[in-house]
This record gives sequence, structure tokens and C-alpha cells, in this order.
Amino acid sequence: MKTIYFCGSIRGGRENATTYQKMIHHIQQNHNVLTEHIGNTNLNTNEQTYDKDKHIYTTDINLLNQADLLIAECTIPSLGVGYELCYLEQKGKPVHIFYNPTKCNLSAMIKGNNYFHLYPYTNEEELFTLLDELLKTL
Ligand code: 6IA
Repeated sequence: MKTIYFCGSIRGGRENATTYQKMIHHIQQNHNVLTEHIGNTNLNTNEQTYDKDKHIYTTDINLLNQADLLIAECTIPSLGVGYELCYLEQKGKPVHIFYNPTKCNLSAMIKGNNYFHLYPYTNEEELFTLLDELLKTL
């Protein structure tokens, strides 16, 4: 059983929250997900006092340090997710990135980096087939 930090957009936009939730539940069948809240479809993304933001940052860095690996869904661009991908790269931990290329134009700073494992998918069936293939290797 691995400890996994799952990343998805919060202030970048919550349009794919249901996909995050399904991916998290799928991963949780066999692994520990540190960030179940990413799949919460009722998050209030407008709460943003300075103290709360400091608390979120400190908590998330602490969780990132505990993770064995990171899985991200990157179809919706998010500065926070980009930061987290880079943070785990710097720590030398595996980073797995899922995205739908028919719905986004993923940044060259992600696509052009050979360190990252990329999983382009075009529908939900393909997404979960790719996710299962990854989970089998853990
Ligand atoms: O720039 P973004 O907000 O889209 O960044 C999203 C990423 O940053 C996620 O992968 C999270 O790990 C992290 N993150 C950003 N905001 C929060 C947050 N907000 N809570 C936890 N992690 C966050 C508070 C939501 C609260 C109402 C439960």
C-alpha cells in the first residue's frame, strides 16, 4: 500500500471535481490518499484569508513530504498543482500526470519534462484503464 498525494485544481476551477472524486475513490481501494478533500464537490473556493492560505500551504507541504508518489489530473490548469508537481520532482519522488488533450493544451513545462510520467486520455473508460495499469505497478 502506497501513500499518495492526489492533485487537482481548486482555485484554477472546479469543473472536473467529479472526475477527481472518482479517481480518488478508485485509488483508495488499495492505497492511502492524503488529499481526499480534492474530490469534494462542495468546496468553497472563495475562502481566502491570508491566515487560512498560510495554513493550507503549510499543511500541504507537510503532506507532500509524507507522500511516496503524486498522481495529478491536469486538464484544468492550476498554479497550485504546477507547484506541487515541481515540488515532488525536486524531492525525486514519482509524478504521474493524467490529462485530456482534447480539452486542454497542457503546458510545455509539463509535457516537455521527461521526469514526468504522462497519461493522455480522451474519455473516462480510457482514464480508468490507464489508472489501473499504473496502480498495478505500485
Ligand atoms: O491553485 P489551485 O488552488 O488550483 O491549487 C490546487 C492545489 O493546491 C491542490 O492540488 C491542493 O493540493 C492545493 N490546494 C489549493 N487550495 C487548497 C485548499 N483550499 N485546501 C487544500 N489544498 C489546497 C481550501 C479548501 C477548503 C475550503 C477545504
